Amino acid sequence: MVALQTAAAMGFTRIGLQSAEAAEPDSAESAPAIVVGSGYGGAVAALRLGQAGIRTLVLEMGRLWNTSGPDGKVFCSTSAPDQRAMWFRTRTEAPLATFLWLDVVNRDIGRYPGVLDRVHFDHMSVYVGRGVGGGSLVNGGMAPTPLPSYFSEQFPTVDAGEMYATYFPRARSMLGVNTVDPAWFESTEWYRFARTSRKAAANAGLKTAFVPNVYDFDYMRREAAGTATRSALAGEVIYGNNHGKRSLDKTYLAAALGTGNVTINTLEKVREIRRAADGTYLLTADRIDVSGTVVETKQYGCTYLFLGAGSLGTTELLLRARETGALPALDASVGTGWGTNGNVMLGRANHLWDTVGANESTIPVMGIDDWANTDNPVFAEIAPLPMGLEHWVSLYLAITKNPERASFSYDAAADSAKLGWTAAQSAVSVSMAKKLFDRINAANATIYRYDLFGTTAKAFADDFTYHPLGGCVLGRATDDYGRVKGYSKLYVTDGSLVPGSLGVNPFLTITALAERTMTRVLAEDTAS
Ligand code: FAE
Repeated sequence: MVALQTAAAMGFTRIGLQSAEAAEPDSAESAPAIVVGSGYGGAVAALRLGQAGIRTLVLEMGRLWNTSGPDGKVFCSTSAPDQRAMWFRTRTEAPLATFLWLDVVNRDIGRYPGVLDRVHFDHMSVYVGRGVGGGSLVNGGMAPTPLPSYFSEQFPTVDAGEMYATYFPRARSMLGVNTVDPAWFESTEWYRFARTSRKAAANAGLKTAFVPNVYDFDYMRREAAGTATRSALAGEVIYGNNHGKRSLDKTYLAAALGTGNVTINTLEKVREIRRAADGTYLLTADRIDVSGTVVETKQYGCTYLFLGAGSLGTTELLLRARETGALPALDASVGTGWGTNGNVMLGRANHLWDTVGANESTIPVMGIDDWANTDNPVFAEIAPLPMGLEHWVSLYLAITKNPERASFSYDAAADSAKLGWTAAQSAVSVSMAKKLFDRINAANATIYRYDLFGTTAKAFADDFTYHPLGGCVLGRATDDYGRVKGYSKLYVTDGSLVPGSLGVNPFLTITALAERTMTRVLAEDTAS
């Protein structure tokens, strides 16, 4: 696990600010480069800056997850969540909220900077990871490469040849992407649930594909053999994996700190960015304690500013900066082009003889790939529902080609970004998922489960997404390399660059695009 270096040890300087900013904190730390957020986009930026010998400070609003709680574990389990589970909540808000319409999943917890957040907007809520490593701490680790044709549709100005020859392979190698051994998959009880879903899909004439992952499958096999402490095989995932998963703190961020040029400050939320007269950037960040109280308001200065706060975080920072006049020359497209990657979750009830098994790995390894169906393109990940008992439920996260996009507006009273996504826009995803799964149900004489997403009957969870994408779209709000329009030396490297839809789970693509940006920026922008 990474060790944090102190800013003082790294020689960050404290500079006095002009009297015109007397209302602000009276001193600032400065670094040549600052990165906001430590998810995929932020981690790639930090590593490549550090390797280039540029002193870099990463500001992350979540905590560093490296100390054990009273149970001897860093992360709590999904079956017995505690304060570590969620970001300042008094009750967990799991995606799958009920079973047999019973409120048996969620638990009361203490308020704490826990690892999973669910950000609520009027008609959509967004799950995100909080902590050093961002979404990598809580996600399912699926790392598929998008279909080249759809990638090019979404990013017409990006050289796909270069992406597929250079940046996707680089991202896969850095993230430690591997694939489950097919022979083990066929024989292990832990993936019976996926084999049962595959059979149901095949009965409808649909093909499935293995999906690569960053969870270490050799480790998982040792878990199954009883020679390693269980994590994926012990129900751990959305509140963090204690073992097995190659999250960013073990890959990019560990390497970034290893350069000796990178420092990560935790529990610091950037709330304002603006530009000084000399063209450098000034940031205001609130440092919180574990109760959420702001204990210090800090000022930072930098020459190069990289935004990796995720689709929600980066978009809000830029929107606020434009609308409050702090960065008035930002493009009008900042805040637009947002989508859910067409996410819809659903469950099917299998026949009694089509068991899913009492033992389910939390790490998905297979998807139903009907993306080539031009009438109704859907890629549906076969998701686990580990309950330690046979429940006959096949669960899915469908990624549909929903063309709907929404915009954020700045709510001055709340000083936050409001999302304009509507229920009708979610209905588009649902009708696409329903078309596919109606086929599967018809071929298997099975039905949907209506008891999993709340206390009233509901077959499709259309009110949340795991894949927030867009808000600061590549080539619109930025140039083709993530340089923000209107301001030099200001960059976006995260999921806000992706125009709302990707057709597959997004972090590999976010990582590869960030690698591409950093290669170009370090070659062209930082030479003195
Ligand atoms: P992200 O990883 O969200 O990092 C942003 C970071 O910035 C976070 O650490 C924030 O705490 C921090 N931050 C935000 N605002 C501020 C601020 N103002 N000041 C300081 N720090 C800030 O961004 N994707 C896949 O490809 N495969 C999967 O299997 C998969 N499963 C998922 C399962 C779950 C439960 C969830 C929630 C997501 C899943 N995703 C999956 C999505 C994936 O994690 C997500 O696309 C990436 O994490 C987005 O990367 P970014 O770099 O954009």
